[in-house]
Amino acid sequence: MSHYLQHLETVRARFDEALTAQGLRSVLIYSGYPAVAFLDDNSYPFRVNPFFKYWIPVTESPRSFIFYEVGQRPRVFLHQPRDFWHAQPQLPPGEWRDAVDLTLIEGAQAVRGALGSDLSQTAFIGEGPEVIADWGLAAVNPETLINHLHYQRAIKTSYELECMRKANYFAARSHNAARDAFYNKASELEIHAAYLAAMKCRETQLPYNSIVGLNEHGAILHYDHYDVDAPSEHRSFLIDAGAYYNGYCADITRTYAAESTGFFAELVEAVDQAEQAIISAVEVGRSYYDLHVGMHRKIAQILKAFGFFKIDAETIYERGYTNAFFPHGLGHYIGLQVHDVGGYLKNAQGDAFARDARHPFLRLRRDVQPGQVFTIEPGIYVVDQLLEEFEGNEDFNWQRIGELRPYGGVRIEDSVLVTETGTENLTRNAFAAL
Ligand SMILES: [Mn+2]
Repeated sequence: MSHYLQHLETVRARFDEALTAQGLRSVLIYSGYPAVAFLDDNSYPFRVNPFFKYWIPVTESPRSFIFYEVGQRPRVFLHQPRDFWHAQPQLPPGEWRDAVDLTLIEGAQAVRGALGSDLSQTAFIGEGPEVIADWGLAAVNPETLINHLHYQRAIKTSYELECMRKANYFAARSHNAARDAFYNKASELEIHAAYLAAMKCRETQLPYNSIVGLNEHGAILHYDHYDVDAPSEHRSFLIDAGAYYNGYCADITRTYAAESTGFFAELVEAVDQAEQAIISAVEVGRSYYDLHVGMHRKIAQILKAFGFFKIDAETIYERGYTNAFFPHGLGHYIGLQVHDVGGYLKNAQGDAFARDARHPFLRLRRDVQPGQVFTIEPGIYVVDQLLEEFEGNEDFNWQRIGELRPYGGVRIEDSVLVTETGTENLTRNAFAAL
């Protein structure tokens, strides 16, 4: 059986389990629809409901439905309006077409007619059209059902891994194009365009807005402005950019120094080494929180080694100073969504981990298990807003911190699959395969 057909069997089994646990018989999943700007007739880019693309690799069909009843063949209702204004969406070829019952529809009422009158044991998942309000559905987006499905989604199928390996391959190829543009002294906008050109896509077809930061801009964590003009000097380049394949995401960050030697090049190398060391420490049963804390201790050692502090590494960590340089979490699940779901769920019943007071931005608390894919993305930045509260603090070597400021910062991010015996680095393997 192919990877996709095995995947479909797993998705069916997961829905069977989750629906039965809720006393439901079936689910109706809506792909969604593009939102329209206020007082306007132009829509924002369409983002498909992740549960829709979980079943079939169809990401560009708004106003479509999947109906699944426990133990039955999935039924897909694809919206194909008779409309001469727009190009008709092309149905992606593939095995999915033979694995489902496929019906083309022009409106939601056709689905209502096909499903019959009794939907009292059917849950609806999606941003629903208003028309479903009187369909007599058991529930709309019931939290307990969604928690159950989110919990299961942390373990990837072999089909999902194939998609994510390909997404990483395409993202890595574009990353190299962006890197080359940086060394050719391009502007941020030109580097962004080089990334898209290598991907052969428009920016709305990426899973998130690429972060393309030259020099100081590397310190702005969600920098998604692109300067049109190149700076007078190219010192450093931080790029956080991804790709989709069949709706599955890649999320990669790399940082480059313009000079191959010197202080900033060494800092990039140190963060890269620390990232790989933490990946080596990933093992089944360990908590991701432990890895996050382990990374803070490594960041403290780097901050000490590079002279940013006058105190020892242990004290840097104990006094909480690493949070000012590495303010975000170590990483997150990745899959159908860039920041994939279920990272705070303890079990399929929906019990959740509490947010940690010291590390509130960590997106993942679960223990490491085979089949999970998560990112590992440490960073060190000069974020003045975070340093303000330590102004005048003699533990800090402010002169040395001032030397890093013109470079912004460093982040290195890979996606890692947990296996029974260790890890597979989807991102580094993709770069190596280019
Ligand atoms: Mn990430």
